[in-house]
Amino acid sequence: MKNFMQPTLALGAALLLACLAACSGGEPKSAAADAGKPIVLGFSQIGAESEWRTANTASVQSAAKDAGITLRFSDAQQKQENQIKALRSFIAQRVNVIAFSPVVETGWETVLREAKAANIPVILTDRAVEVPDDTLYVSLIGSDFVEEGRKAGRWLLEYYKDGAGKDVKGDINIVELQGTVGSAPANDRKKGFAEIIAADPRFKVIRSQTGDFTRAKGKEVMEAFLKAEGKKINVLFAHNDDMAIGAIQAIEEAGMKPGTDITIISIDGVKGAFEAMIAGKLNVTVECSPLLGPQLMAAVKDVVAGKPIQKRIVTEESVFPKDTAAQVLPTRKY
Ligand code: GYE
Repeated sequence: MKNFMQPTLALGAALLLACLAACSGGEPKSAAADAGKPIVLGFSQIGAESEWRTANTASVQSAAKDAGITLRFSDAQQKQENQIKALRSFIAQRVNVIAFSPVVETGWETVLREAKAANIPVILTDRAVEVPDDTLYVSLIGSDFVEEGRKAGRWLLEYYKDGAGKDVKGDINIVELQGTVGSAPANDRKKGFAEIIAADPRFKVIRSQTGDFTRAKGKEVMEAFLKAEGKKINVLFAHNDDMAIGAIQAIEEAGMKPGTDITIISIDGVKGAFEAMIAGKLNVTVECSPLLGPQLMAAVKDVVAGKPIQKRIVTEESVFPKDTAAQVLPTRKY
């Protein structure tokens, strides 16, 4: 009886929806309405630029599997044009939901309007977009990057006030390795950090340049900083752990001691950062969790079921100074 009724009901519902769309001239119903079939999620990932990103990809893939969601995964190799192509192809395939982690903040309006016109809901994961109309996406799941920058700044202020740096007199010269130009985490971490250190005029950012969130560029740019400023550099603020790890190499090759001669702060909390802290080469990492897969799949299911979801889902995070590293490392999942 049950088996007999279901297709009949589904057919009836499909006819009703088709009629509603055609008869009222309203928007076509999303393929999400197909009962019984697995949900298809198109996911456009930025690339594989960092340990964070690799962990994020693994989290999305395994959570989709656990949730019984069919994942169409596309890697944009850090290029916005590739992400836009992937989104258009997901629209053409009529996936049920699109999710993506936008490499930069601007330039998405046209393609998001195309998704909306096709009635395919879009969920942003990890990074934000700048669009005039926030109905172009249903939710943003990810961290508060401004707050991460602030946490980095607060740790530094504390370190020079009551911590190991308290007896240092005079200016504290900071070099900054920024993330990908135009990306939400680079813009926001820079902003949050600057806001906090502005409280003490001794802190001066003497150089700030992008290392594109990679180890290789982090190293290369740190080499240039060292060449230009040498021993004047007191602090490195890297927008992610990978760039800090690359910079640590550059500092060692220049004959200096990372973590001692130069205080190093970074963001993410990947295992590589914990290892660097245990080795005494990194002073602190501010956590940014890449394990967004389960929250994303829950949101996808809710959207398909027509349930309301929160416009902003913020990940909870901590700060790990190096003296906690040995104890915490075994519990880290990325
Ligand atoms: O911090 C960095 C990655 O968008 C939060 O992207 C993410 C950042 C992360 O490449 O390592």
